[in-house]
Amino acid sequence: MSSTWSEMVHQPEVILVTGGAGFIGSNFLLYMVARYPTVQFINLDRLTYAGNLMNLRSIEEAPNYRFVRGDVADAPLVERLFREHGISTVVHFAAESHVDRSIMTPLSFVLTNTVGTVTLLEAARKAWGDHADPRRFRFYHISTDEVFGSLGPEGYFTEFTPYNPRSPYAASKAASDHFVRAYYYTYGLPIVISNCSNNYGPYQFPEKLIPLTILNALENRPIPIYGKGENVRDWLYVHDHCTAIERILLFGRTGQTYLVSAGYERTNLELVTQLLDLLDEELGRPAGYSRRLITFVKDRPGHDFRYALDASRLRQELGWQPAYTLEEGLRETIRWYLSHRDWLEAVTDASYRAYYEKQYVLR
Ligand code: NAD
Ligand code: TDX
Repeated sequence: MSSTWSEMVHQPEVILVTGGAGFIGSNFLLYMVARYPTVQFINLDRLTYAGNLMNLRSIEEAPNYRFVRGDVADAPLVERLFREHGISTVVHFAAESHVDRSIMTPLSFVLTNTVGTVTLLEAARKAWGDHADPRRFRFYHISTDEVFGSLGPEGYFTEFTPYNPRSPYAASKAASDHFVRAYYYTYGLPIVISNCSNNYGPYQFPEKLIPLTILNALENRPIPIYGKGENVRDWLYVHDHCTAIERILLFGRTGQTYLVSAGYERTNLELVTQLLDLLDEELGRPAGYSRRLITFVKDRPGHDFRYALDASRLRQELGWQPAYTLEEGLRETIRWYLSHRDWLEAVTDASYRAYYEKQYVLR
């Protein structure tokens, strides 16, 4: 980034990153820890099935990085971390993030996503009041486009779209966004929120559409497409999300919401077909070889039809733009999974297999 430190709206010193062992959190830490050696990063993660310290091996010895295993809803632990480390910035990723799991076990989503966020806000409010320079404080909440509900074939979500969450996951994230905003209006806590579209890239757990498709294609297993594959998602390569978070963290206006998207809308069937064709190319398989694995299965209950975001505020106000086209991002992702089979094997253990057996029985 060409801007200097002094132009920043917010100058972080000690950042608490929650959920830093998960997909987006670990990509963010790998990017930021090397880039900002004078900033301290503390990663608080409970290491659920979705969190993996293997992701962070290359920074585990870095002098400005530290890992703490724990729950964001554990108030005494969170308060102690703020006190002991002088935390003045929070980048809050930790969440239960998979819509299908939220349909099966909604309460765990409320406990982590909603109660966990309010627990962090409370600790932040106390630490902010005690901070030597409260203007240097910032609470950044990472959220999702799913809080806005489902679009028809036309139109875009904007920062002014009313909330209309329709899955237990989306409802728990919407509630957490509301609490974060309530702390801004009620107490003046300096917050910022971003709502992002569907991410993909390295370290994504193979329960989400893109890594699941890659894994199943490698194993010649059926690739489940919900309904007719006509639902539309707006895809963003995770590295581009990380650069957007960096901008919003350092330059975003306090109290604002920013939508993050690169504008690559595809139906699920289009996306999976393109992904399989690229994978076949990378593997030297005959063209179209893996398409035969596509299997239409029972639809997700309450399946949101379409997400699409208007990210002009982020582009115009903060000058962000994505660096990857969809094809480039998909190629990078495929190459990463092909060269990290050990990671795939480590995360797809017996409990993963049991979860998927259950999914297929249910459908
Ligand atoms: P993920 O499921 O890959 O990772 C979540 C991380 O949070 C894991 O490391 C997990 O161990 C940790 N965690 C879960 N419960 C915890 C708790 N109670 N205390 C501490 N740590 C806990 O999720 P992700 O895809 O990286 O998503 C990160 C954030 O970004 C989430 O808040 C999600 O809502 C948001 N988001 C994700 C996407 C996407 O496409 N993946 C898009 C928009 C927004
Ligand atoms: O096996 C599958 N077959 C299928 O057709 C899976 C896992 C998904 N799908 C469909 C459902 C969605 O329309 O693909 C689309 C993408 O599904 P997911 O990867 O589960 O993502 P989604 O439900 O869109 O939510 C994601 O984007 C927003 C993340 O999981 C959220 O954490 C994020 O907030």
